Amino acid sequence: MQTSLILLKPDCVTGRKVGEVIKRFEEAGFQIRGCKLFRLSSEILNEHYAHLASKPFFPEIVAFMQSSPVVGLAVAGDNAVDRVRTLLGPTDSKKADKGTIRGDFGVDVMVNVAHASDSAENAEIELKRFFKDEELFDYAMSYTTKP
Ligand code: YYY
Ligand code: MG
Repeated sequence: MQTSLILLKPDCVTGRKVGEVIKRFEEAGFQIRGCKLFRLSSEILNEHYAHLASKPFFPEIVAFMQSSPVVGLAVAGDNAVDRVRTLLGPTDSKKADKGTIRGDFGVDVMVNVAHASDSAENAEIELKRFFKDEELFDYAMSYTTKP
């Protein structure tokens, strides 16, 4: 079992696709271990997107990511990091296949619905970045619902 960190970006939140996107993760069998709505500070974005800080489009990314609250999700499952990235599709929504989250709901390379951790190592760092210990839950999937 592995846990991955997902951020549902402002296009997802303001486009009213939060439910649709979470539904994809649930239908793929992931367990939601953490879920919250919050605003991203400039400090946390500088840290989170440090690998892009020198790019000319960096200020635009920061403005976009701060244009509404985001939804932070921690989802657990076998091989969660890679499987979540596969469900998302590639960074550029225009190159993402239909049936992927970015292919179905994304607009372009920046307005691309969601962030997801890209390695097990980064997932650990990003979970700590966005969730306090007490905001991440371990529990049994005891009940099932009707179809
Ligand atoms: O992990 P992923 O989100 O798929 O891509 P990254 O290369 O880590 O870039 C993070 C984020 O930055 C991307 O989701 C949108 C934005 N971005 C952009 O606006 N333009 C680019 N050419 C590359 C990335
Ligand atoms: Mg990335």
